[in-house]
Amino acid sequence: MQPRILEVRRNILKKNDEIAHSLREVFTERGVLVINIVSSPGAGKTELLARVMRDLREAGLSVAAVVGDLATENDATRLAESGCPAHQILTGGMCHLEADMVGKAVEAFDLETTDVLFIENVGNLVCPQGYDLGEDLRVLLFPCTEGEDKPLKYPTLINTCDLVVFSKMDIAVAVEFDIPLARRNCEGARPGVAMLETSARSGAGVSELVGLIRDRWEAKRGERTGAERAGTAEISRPESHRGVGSLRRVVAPPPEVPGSSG
Ligand SMILES: Nc1nc2c(ncn2[C@@H]2O[C@H](COP(=O)(O)OP(=O)(O)OP(=O)(O)O)[C@@H](O)[C@H]2O)c(=O)[nH]1
Ligand SMILES: [Mg+2]
Repeated sequence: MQPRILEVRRNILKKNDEIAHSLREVFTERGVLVINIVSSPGAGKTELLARVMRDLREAGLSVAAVVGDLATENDATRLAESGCPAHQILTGGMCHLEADMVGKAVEAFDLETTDVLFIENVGNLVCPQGYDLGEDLRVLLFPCTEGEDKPLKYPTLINTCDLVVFSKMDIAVAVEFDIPLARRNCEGARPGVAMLETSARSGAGVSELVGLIRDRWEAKRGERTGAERAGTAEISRPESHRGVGSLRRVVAPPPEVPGSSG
């Protein structure tokens, strides 16, 4: 029995990789920077993301998000409060997002006019690891409330991420979080990995994160310009992007309040 299970799993991952590869080409051609946010449930992905999206929008970028959950449209509603469109994917019981779900969900957005697309993955520290979503950056959140040893206990995700964000740092002292130890554990699990400390509540670290994303977006836009100059920008989307994952309505941002900075 075991070899057959492995074979089926290998085929699923291979199919996902093919779709993710096509998606990445589309995103690159359109100049969209794509960021996949992963963490355990409740690590603070939505709260941090809503704040970052609002700041990027106020800086003049066009931002959109897709968010995966097993149930409810709560997170899309919260993300839309940033003033940016957000799209809920209901995974039908699956504990991670797959590339075909993302490919179908982004049909709701005009990628030509989108600068940055965030993908908030289902809260899970294990399963999202093997599923490429066509992203440029994979950001892993470790909240200070979960202990310093998580980078050592969950080595697979940290080995595929580009940035570790220690979240909820406004309460680090209260929960006696040992940040030097947590940093050493990350370094032990993944030598050289970039790390940042943030709080969506106090705003600490948010401008650094926004700056990092803007720098990466400018680099990505440069890649697009280069492709256009070389005449290689025409890439069509394959049929295979139409896949599983129930597509929910886009939650429209609330109306702008005149004179308010958001
Ligand atoms: N003190 C503090 N609490 C936070 C912070 N960010 C999020 N929270 C709280 O932590 C809880 C979970 O936050 P979410 O943003 O929903 O976490 P999530 O990772 O999106 O959760 P799932 O999508 O369900 O996996 C909520 O009660 C938030 O208000 C923070 O920076 N500081
Ligand atoms: Mg969330």
